[in-house]
Amino acid sequence: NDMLSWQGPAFHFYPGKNWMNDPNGPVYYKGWYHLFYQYSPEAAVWGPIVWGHAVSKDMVHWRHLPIAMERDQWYDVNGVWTGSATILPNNKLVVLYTGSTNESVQVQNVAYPANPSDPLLVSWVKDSANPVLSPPHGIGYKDFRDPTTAWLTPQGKWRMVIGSKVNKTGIALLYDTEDFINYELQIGWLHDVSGTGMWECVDFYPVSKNESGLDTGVYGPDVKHVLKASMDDDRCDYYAIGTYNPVIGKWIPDDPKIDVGIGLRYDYGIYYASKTFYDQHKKRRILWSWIKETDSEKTDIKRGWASLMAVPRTVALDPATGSNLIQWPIEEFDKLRSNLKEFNEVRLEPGSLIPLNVGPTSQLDILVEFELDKKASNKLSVGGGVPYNCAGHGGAGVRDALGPFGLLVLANKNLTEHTPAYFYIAKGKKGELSTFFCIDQSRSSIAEDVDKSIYGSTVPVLKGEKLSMRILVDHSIVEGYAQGGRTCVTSRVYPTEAINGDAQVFLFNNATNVTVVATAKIWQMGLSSRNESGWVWLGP
Ligand code: DQQ
Repeated sequence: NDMLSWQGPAFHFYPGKNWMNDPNGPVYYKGWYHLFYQYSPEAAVWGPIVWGHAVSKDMVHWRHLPIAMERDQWYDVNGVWTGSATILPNNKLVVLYTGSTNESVQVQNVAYPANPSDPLLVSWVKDSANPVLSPPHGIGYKDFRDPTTAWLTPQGKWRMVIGSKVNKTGIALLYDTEDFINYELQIGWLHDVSGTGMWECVDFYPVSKNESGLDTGVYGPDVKHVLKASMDDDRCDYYAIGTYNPVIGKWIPDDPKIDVGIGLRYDYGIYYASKTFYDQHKKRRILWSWIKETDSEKTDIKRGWASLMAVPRTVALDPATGSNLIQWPIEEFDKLRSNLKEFNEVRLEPGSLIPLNVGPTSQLDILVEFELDKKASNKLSVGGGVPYNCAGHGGAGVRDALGPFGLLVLANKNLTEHTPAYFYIAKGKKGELSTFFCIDQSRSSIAEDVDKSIYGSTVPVLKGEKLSMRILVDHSIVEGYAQGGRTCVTSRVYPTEAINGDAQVFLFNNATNVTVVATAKIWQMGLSSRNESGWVWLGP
């Protein structure tokens, strides 16, 4: 039980009790950041879902509020499912969400703050016109959900997207409305990708190389649009960057080979049903996402809660490549750092493992840069040109010429439990080097009923750049960001021994032919909404 209580996060958002899934309707309103979320109030497993609600001034410190929307109408009695908020002119707020009806039909509904002058938005009213949208002709009654934030078209109408599928083709339906009550389905789809299955929690927003964030309606010559969908088939969040034509209501990917569902992902670990919002307060776009549990349901029930939110991330077009997003923990989390320990130019010879004395290791923010011995790496060849695959290659313990090297977190003394976050450099057929960023859960716990996958993917490294990673350790969550957030990997780990004072951090180099020089900064991370005796509710 000590172990189960240790698993609770210190600085990741979670409701403290019972089950949570998707983030819903994130918005900044009258000085407060609001986060709603899919919440099952009676158990630590998914079930009858309502909208949980919390508010914050900084997205770090949260105040929990009463349930915002209950299952109290025939059109949402089987679940108040995922939805989004839109700010209309004069700061009028409207929410669109999916209801699962008394017959389990997926319909769209409108809700408003009962008292718009209440900055905490404690009470909500559902429109008497609900449901405002039912599945259109040709769409399955259970394949019509998760409306996006709406934005203004050049014609002055509000437009939003709903995810669906036709046979095995994932699609994004477009609707226009003037009053959020009456809707016109636009001919054709915003986009579709065959073979990708049901698109859940679609998100659609502008990005630009010149801006850290754009409001949802913005378009223009320097603006690209990101289309993201959560793939029900493989439970991963995929995005693609492309061009949106507001006149014909179509989005076209820049590179059809990496279209939505077949190319880039926000995160190559455990990360699903995400949603962004434009933070008009700090002029940035922020990404929220659900991180599920990967232990057994039995354990979740015993522990009394399941799931948390990833640390909110800024999301922007990578100005250096123009072909991927960069995600980074919002700067507000830097306030939680203390007790900096620095390790400068630590030489990691092939086969080395070096402990870092950092004190407690359950709540850390780690930045590490790695420099490779250039001469050595030029001479090397990794035979066969076989493309590397984090999951398929056997993890951090399998030694090759140029990797793996990185960090071990949540490691016990005899290393029966440890979680490596590492780089691996593979040489392609033409001698080109590709860098991979992985987190290996295979030895993260001696427990048997937990996920032991190895997660990761390639990460773009530009000429002259050092390899760098940032790792957030928060008890059972390890969130990794490589090359400033070009590739992210989130994992859940459930050590049984490498907890509390019995865990350590190491630098390691399992490469056979290259010495790596590492420079690390490691901070303790503060904040916890619990005390020794259990869960503390911060509100209402
Ligand atoms: N979760 C919601 C749905 C959504 C799914 C139900 C994604 O609206 O499609 O809890 O996790």
